[in-house]
Amino acid sequence: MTLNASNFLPSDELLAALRSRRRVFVVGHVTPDADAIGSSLGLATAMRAQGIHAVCGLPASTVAKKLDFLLRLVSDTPCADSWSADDGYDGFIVLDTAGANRINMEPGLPLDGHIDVFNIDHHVSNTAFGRYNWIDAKASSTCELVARLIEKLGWKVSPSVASLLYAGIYGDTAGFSLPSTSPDTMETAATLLRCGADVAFVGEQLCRSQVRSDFELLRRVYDNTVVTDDQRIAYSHLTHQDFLAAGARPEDIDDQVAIPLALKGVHMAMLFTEGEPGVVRINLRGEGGVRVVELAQKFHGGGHAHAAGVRIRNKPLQEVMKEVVAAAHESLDAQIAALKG
Ligand SMILES: [Mn+2]
Repeated sequence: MTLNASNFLPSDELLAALRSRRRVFVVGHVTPDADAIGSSLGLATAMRAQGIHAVCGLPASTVAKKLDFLLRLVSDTPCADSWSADDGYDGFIVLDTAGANRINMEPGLPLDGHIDVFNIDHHVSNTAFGRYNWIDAKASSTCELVARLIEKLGWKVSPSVASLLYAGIYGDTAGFSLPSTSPDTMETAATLLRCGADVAFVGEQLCRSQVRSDFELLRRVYDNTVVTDDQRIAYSHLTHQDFLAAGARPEDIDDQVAIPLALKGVHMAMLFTEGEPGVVRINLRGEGGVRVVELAQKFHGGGHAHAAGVRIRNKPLQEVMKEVVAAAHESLDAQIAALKG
């Protein structure tokens, strides 16, 4: 295992190891978002331009409808539903994935040690499961890291790769509006624009191309939104029945928690969804410096300081909501007490 002293750039060891690969498999996390798809498809495509045989591991069935456009940005990078060690890979690259159990691929990590695992991520909860690890929890997105990586390697960024990486940065920063957006984020975005990233196309696809089922889901998120008496917490939910009625799939849950979060004065927002029966997914967001990652960890989830997620199995949605909202109040009280203390 290799951890870097300074995290802004990958170690020379990781760079050299990556340069010497001939055949790699690149994957991201389950329920892939724009950052997971943009970084894995973007890096795989940039590696192919260097003559490295790179395959992006991304089961099409796991991609939300609104993110389909990312797959169409590149035509000659193969996307695979599964992988096999017999295919002679000498690198297994995991991007934007906090733990090995979150990899969006069967089978998961190669465990026999014959294939080097590269782990590049910005989740603070990353378990450094790779042989080569580059974790920069200050980075806005894994796409920002991949852009830095490609620049450091001196590789070419085509307009399609630039659009993929830009989309991931845009997605993870909610359009450059989250505290994770740094001067480096903006500079990286500017560099990607100079490489040909199509801002208008990505913006149209991400913000102004809602399919009807997503629209129907949002209608229900608005309808089900509850604000606590003290106005500090807003949350909403979607039952499995809501998914069926909207014609939506579990993978269509992305950033709908932005709706309760958008209410003025709310410090913490949550979205509880039962996309598949028996599994409650929770998206957590903190506003104004409020942390949610510890709250997520309490329920065996994880993520970033101000944006995190949890999955709870075999417990009724209403019960989960009650428990988590109670814990959210405790968490807010503790954070306020610490500020005053
Ligand atoms: Mn990310």
